[in-house]
Amino acid sequence: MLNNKEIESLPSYLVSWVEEVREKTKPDKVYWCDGSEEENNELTKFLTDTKQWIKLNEEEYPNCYLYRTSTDDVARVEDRTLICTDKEEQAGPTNRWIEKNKALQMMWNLFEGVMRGRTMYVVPYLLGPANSEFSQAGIELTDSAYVVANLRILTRMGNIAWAEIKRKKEIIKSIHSTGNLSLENRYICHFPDERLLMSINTAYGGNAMLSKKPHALRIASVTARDEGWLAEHMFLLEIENKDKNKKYYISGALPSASGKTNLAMIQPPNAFKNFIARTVGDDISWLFIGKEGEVRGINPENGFFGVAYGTGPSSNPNILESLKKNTIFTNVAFNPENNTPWWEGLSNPPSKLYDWTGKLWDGKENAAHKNSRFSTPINQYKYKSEVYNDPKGVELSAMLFGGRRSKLVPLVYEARTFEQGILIGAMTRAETTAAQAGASGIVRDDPMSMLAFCGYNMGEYFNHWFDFADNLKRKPKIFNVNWFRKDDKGNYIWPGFGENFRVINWMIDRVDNKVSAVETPIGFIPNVDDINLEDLNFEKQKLKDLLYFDKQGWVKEMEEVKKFFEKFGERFPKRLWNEFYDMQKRIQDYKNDE
Ligand code: SAT
Ligand code: MN
Repeated sequence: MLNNKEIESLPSYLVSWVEEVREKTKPDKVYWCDGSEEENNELTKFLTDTKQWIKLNEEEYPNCYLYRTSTDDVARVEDRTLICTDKEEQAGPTNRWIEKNKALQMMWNLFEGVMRGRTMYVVPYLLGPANSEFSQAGIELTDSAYVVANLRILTRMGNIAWAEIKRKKEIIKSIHSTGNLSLENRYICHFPDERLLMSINTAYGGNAMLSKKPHALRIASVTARDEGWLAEHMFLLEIENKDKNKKYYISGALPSASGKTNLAMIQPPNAFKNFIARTVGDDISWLFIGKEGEVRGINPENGFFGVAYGTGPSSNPNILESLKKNTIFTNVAFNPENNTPWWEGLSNPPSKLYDWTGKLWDGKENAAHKNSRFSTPINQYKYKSEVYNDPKGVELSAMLFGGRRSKLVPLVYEARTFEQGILIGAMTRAETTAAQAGASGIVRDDPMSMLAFCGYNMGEYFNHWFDFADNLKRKPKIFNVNWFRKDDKGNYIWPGFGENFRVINWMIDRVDNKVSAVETPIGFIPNVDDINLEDLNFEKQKLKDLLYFDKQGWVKEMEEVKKFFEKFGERFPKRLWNEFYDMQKRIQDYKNDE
């Protein structure tokens, strides 16, 4: 905790802002965080003593905790996530908009006296490495010690952030309260023009840790538009070819709970012994144009907020060791016999379990919530890339887009040009998951996996991608992937997880111009023999099916995409329509072996 002298040394505009919020929300105490270990011990002990979370087995899981959110507060709530600006068209047809002043009034009414009897924590955080021109700082005022503990893992929180805040011209301010957790009055409001965030009546991750989706994507996407860069819902992966002593960096956008974290932590199968994969980031990438016109990426975060459910030896063997210390688990199951966490996919279930709501598990429903999460620091992850802390970021060789599609979309294809890649990203349609409240498995338009995260009019966002492209001299290749095709019985066809490296290997071969590919109307598809299936029991015929270009299916797909694009009216870039009509025509003209 900062002392008075330290507080006095902070910029006065900040101290008076905290004072203003204190007067309105009326906490008993204000606690200025410094991010130290001592402070963290104090906060974690407070959370344990007040039974807000459960301390796990200190021997097996040192400094690990299990937190349960209320049962209607387990995922992002997109219909309560609002963009608050003067005009509706600033938010665009895919966002929920409220007029700025109306939103401010509504939120201040809800925040009035809401922290009575509680402590308000002043939490400084830095997104991106210290001393980087790309980094941004923020302060979250929150009455949740759980949020503080998470921010300490997921961002560079504390004195490192105070130092940057003193230097920066501008910071993002955010205010959060768990309020009374009422769903009816739950709102996550974004004021991009004010660089302000307000969130109330929720404790769940992306709703409450305002550094994450609200700042690092929704507000940052607006700053990025104004300053000529991109804030994307992308992992950032390093692949080293040890034989060649060469490193490749690939960023990739997939919707929430669609395997971004697993892919960012991929372990190449035995057939690829000369490769090693390391993680730079698993969820968010900020992309800038370097001095030579190259795309450079940084990970603004400092930890992983990954889906626990399904994480295990087959899906993500690399992360498991990391989860054994300094980790917060949210909404996983609990083994009361030895105070350890459990979730589906981790191991066989222990004989006695409490489910994620705290009830004795009867084996009928999931024990862990499908959107259960771990918050774990990047620095204790064995396969992190050292560059995650590099203020200059890394140059991208490739980017990928994708999502869950049980039919139609091939395992992988490559855009012929960067600009066509923008179309492919914008055309992404994907099945919904447990990461957002509402039904799962429904195909929806999710351009660049940014549907829920673009803080301004998406028509303009597409145009910004073209502007970005215009300023590049070295353009990464763009690919689309789909690991999620299902057969008629509903089983996944492709084994996925580590085996996805076989597809990544092809991408790298394409980056190096090592292999040719088959041209189709949607882009280049691999020659079947160029996907290395060594040691994998997978029929070539199935691979052929996964790489098949289905003309009729794509004719229909384009009609669906067109309906979506039309929503943007005048704001939709001409250049993107041109790309669209070119592709549509190529599809219509295509003669295959029907
Ligand atoms: O809750 S988060 O928004 O941080 C995770 C996700 O949905 O991607
Ligand atoms: Mn995400």
